[in-house]
Amino acid sequence: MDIMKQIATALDGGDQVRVAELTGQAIEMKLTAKEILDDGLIAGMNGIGEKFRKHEIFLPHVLLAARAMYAGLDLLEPLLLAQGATMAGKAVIGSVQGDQHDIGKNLVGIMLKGAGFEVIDLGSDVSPEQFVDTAVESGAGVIGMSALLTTTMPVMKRVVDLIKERGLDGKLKTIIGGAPLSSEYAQEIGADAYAFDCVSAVERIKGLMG
Ligand code: B1M
Repeated sequence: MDIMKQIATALDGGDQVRVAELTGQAIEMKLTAKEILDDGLIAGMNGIGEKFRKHEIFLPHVLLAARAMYAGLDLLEPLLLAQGATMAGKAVIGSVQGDQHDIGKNLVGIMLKGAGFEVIDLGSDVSPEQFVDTAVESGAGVIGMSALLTTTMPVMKRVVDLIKERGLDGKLKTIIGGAPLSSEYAQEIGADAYAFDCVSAVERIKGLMG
């Protein structure tokens, strides 16, 4: 079996030792970190999401898969980081209040650091006030918000509104991302940008920061 399929299958089985082993092998085979991420780890996680949606598996299975994904990501992170060099700016990132999903947000953080950004990662379940206060205190130019649940998406609008209330509109930019989001939703709530994945997030943030 193709090594990418083996990684996806091991991830599906929640086998973190095997995922780490196979990711290491793929690195030795000189496959790029981006290929291993997209075609192995993310492909495996997409399969998990599909099965979960169809009620073929339940939460403990998803949790084990997420742990296995991190076992692979730990090995890829230094390679993804090595692609960047200079300090390109400062960004505050987090998963919005009520949302525990952090894998996509962590990938955005890794890619941003790789592109030379200083990243303040507030983790998950981040309130609008935490986002804005941290950005102001640290002098960051952009807030990156992630949401995976349709029920937590509205928190993003509260962040955008808070920025306006505090007169920071135009000075502090916002970007949103996560599976249920879209550029239409970004426009609707007044966010400055939407990114489909962690690679385009870096491009969009560079654009926002001029
Ligand atoms: Co949950 N979950 N989950 N889950 N989970 C989803 C999101 C779901 C779609 C599954 C499904 O039903 N098919 C569904 C949401 C349905 C909806 O809202 N419409 C769901 C649900 C319902 C839930 C619970 C409510 C289940 C329950 O308790 N009954 C619960 C909620 C907990 C909470 O947050 N309060 C829950 C819990 C969990 C776990 C804790 C078990 C685990 C998360 C572990 C963790 O993150 N540490 C989990 C997981 C793993 C998933 C799925 C299977 C995979 C998510 C993931 O990590 N994908 C997910 C199904 C799916 O999405 N296919 C699902 C891989 C990751 C790389 O992709 O995060 O999309 P993603 O990131 C992408 C892009 O979206 C983008 O870049 C990344 C790729 O480059 N991106 C950004 C992300 N953030 C960005 C920010 C940006 C730019 C781009 O700019 C700032």
